[in-house]
Amino acid sequence: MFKAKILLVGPCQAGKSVLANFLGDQTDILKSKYRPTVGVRILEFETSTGNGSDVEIELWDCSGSENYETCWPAMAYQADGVIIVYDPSNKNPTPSVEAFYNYFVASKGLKDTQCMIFTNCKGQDMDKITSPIPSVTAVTTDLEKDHGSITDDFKDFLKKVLTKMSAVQEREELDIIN
Ligand SMILES: Nc1nc2c(ncn2[C@@H]2O[C@H](COP(=O)(O)OP(=O)(O)OP(=O)(O)O)[C@@H](O)[C@H]2O)c(=O)[nH]1
Ligand SMILES: [Mg+2]
Repeated sequence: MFKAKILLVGPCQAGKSVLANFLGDQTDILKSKYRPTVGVRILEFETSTGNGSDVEIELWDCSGSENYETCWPAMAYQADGVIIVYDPSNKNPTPSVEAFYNYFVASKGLKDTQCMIFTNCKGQDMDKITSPIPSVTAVTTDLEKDHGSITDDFKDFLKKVLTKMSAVQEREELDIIN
């Protein structure tokens, strides 16, 4: 079974921990008041991508605060996929969505298929939203309802991550044989 390290990154109060709790099947998703993540929180669980393959997930729910930028190298180390969460009503977050993308995806040599963006409008109606990183798939989430589509979007993303992981594994095996 594959074990995938997936990061949840993005500005503070975007909803990363709420999303992590939902994906990790924790109760009390939206009820508790905001508690900033201290550094990082790691959730481990097993899930299926829907086509028969199970995968073990190590979900790194990372703080969005710039105070923890010194921890970014450890967070990014050997990550298989990156989910960027942001709240579009927060117009100028620091660090920006682009900064998270540039560090955790582009500078680490991950493909855009290994990244996805969750636009979390927190239940508010928003006009049409364009992806802040046009080359990356973005979905709009509503953690107050619509949970089925969040699960589906996450599984679609995992399938792409697993495809990439098995390609890398195959190449490594070929290298050993040759
Ligand atoms: N109503 C509503 N509130 C939300 C939603 N998503 C997040 N929140 C609230 O927004 C606040 C911040 O959510 P968190 O998930 O803790 O934010 P975070 O991105 O983990 O923030 P950091 O840990 O500081 O980086 C919390 O009070 C959540 O309950 C949503 O979809 N709807
Ligand atoms: Mg958090």
